[in-house]
Amino acid sequence: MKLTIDDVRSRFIEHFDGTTGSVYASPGRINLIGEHTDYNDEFVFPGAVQQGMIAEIKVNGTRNVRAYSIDLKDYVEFSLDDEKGPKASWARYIFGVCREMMALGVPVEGFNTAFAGDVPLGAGMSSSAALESVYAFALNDMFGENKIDKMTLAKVGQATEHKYLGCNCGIMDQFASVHGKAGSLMRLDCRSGEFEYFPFDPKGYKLVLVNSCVKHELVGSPYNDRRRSCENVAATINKHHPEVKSLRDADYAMLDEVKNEVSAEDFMRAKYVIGEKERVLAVCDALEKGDYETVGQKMYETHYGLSKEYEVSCPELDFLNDIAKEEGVTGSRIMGGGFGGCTINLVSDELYDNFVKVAKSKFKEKFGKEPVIIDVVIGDGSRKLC
Ligand code: GAF
Repeated sequence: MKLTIDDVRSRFIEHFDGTTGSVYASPGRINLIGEHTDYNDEFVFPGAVQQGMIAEIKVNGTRNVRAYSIDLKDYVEFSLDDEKGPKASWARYIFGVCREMMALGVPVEGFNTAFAGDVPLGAGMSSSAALESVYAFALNDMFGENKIDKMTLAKVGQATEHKYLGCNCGIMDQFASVHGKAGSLMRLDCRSGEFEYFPFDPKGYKLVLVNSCVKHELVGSPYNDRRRSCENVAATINKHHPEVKSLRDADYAMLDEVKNEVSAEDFMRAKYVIGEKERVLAVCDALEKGDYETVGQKMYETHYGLSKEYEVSCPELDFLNDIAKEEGVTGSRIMGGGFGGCTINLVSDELYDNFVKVAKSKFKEKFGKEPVIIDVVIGDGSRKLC
């Protein structure tokens, strides 16, 4: 399905007073490599996708936001001046963004809004970041004279997750949604905020997601525990090496030094994160040389680490990764936070059809339902549509 402006506009007209407003879009994202590295101050390598959220918005002359979720067929009204905000979690994303923008001095007024999305929910493609970003971008445009820079808009989305949803996520998803550029991946240094666009057009290969359809929800998942493990280990290493502020600054030797001071579990988590830093940089080098075999090999190594050390996989995702390996796919790994969702696969054009066929049939044989195949097209970031 490809969501269009009209899908949202027709519902907006129907639901409110028959008039139209301004329409904005923000995408979900993929990530080639660099998982659970953002909140460790390391590097990530995401790109925006074509699927995303579209929202129509019109000022309504009150202090209230009247919001309609087209997909959930749910309506919520809340006051911009209420500190607690609505209960429904989808509306809390909008509420959080409004409050964070107001805290930055943007004079947000009450508005009517309807929105819909075509990022598959729970697939690890960041539908929630797309939702936060579409409203952060829109409010900046409608009420803030576009004075807030893009990285700050991404931080508005991240703060919304932290304060209003309870998920202590990193910056990758919101960054990618706001900054995306068609045809390019982005390598972001999550410590400095510096990033560069990497045109991505691997001749002879495709990027394809295989969605296990095991629903992945970060809110309420062990995601925050993983982050805590990393912070524990970094704080322990810091006692011996004061220059180590986060796992980005640590190496395997430092980790070994504190082996007896941290839990075995935390040790494994940190081992994965330290290795992932090297893998992201190796993939960037390999891409520059057109060496897709190395890119793919690093993806498999990341999957191993996420599954066996970071422990954010599930039987369905490990099974999909095994099939990819058996079928000669160049690279494959869990994408996003884990606990369900998709694998991302770098597959040569010759093997593509067969891989998709075998992945569907073997997965169905084992788990009783077909996985969903999503061909990746790298799209643009947040924008005004009309
Ligand atoms: C989720 C989070 F929201 C990101 O910040 C990131 O940590 C990712 O999981 C794992 O790389 O998508």
